[in-house]
Amino acid sequence: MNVYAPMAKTNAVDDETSTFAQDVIDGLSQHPKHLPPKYFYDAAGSELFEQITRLPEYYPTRTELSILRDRGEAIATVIPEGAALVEFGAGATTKIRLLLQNCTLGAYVPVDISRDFVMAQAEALRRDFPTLAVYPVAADFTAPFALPDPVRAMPKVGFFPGSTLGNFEPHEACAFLKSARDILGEGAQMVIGVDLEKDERVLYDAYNDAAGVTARFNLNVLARINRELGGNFDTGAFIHRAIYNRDRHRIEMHLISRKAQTVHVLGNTFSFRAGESIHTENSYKYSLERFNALARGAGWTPRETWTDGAGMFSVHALVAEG
Ligand code: AVI
Repeated sequence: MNVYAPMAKTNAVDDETSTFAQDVIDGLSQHPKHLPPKYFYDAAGSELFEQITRLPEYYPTRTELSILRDRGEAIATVIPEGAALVEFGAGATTKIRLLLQNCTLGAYVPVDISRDFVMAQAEALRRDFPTLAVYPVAADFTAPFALPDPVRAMPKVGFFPGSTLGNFEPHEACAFLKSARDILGEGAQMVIGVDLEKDERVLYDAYNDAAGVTARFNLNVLARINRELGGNFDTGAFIHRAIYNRDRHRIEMHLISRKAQTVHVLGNTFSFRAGESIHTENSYKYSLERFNALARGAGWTPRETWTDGAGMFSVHALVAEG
């Protein structure tokens, strides 16, 4: 499963490097060539993603924030007093801070694969909310993990903002929601941000910004292969392409080879035809109905949905019952 976590991670260990190497070699050996989107997020890629979230064309981040802000009181009603809020993937703390304005948590449990990162995030929140109990968990949040003992008896609320679910393939999204239900248990709530289908031009522009930041973000994965795996990609010999695939309800990001060329990575040679693509990311867009069906199929009952006035983005409350 392609775990995705849009912030800089610092604990590069050998295991991670060898998984990266294996995934790159596997992905570039296949037809069509592809790379897992999780590898966008080294320090440079995370910084570029931060820039993307502030672009005028990239509506998801600011729209989700506006929903969390404007509908904060209503959202807080699904978060029982004293609940443990389990955030899947430690992102910027902006969103949890918005929730904290309207609810009284028993504990906050950020979960992220990077120990350093999740510890730093916990520390920052403890500083600003000294009475909040914070129990960081270093784990792959798409696989089963144990909740910290002190929160076991508390009501549980999952939190998965950012439309990160959209970067999962549909079967991965279903598997994640099922796994989250198992981890949180019967009766748990889930608050999740999901990007919506909309005018194709708006979608296209969001992934083809005029300033070229998304292009740099996409190309950075090749630069990362060069930096970390000693590859010899000429990043100028590839171009960014993002298209909306209407049939599959997804934005696809590709890197297109400008010419016939060969590239070497760790003793492997990869040949590219002129115009050949490396498929680097899918970003699925849901209708409310399709998301609700996905949630139901994973054992969650849709409870409430909040959208912005223009129907660009949605925040859902789900409950694990039945
Ligand atoms: C993190 N994720 C939800 C972003 C998205 O919109 O799919 C990643 C991204 N890719 C290009 N721009 C932003």
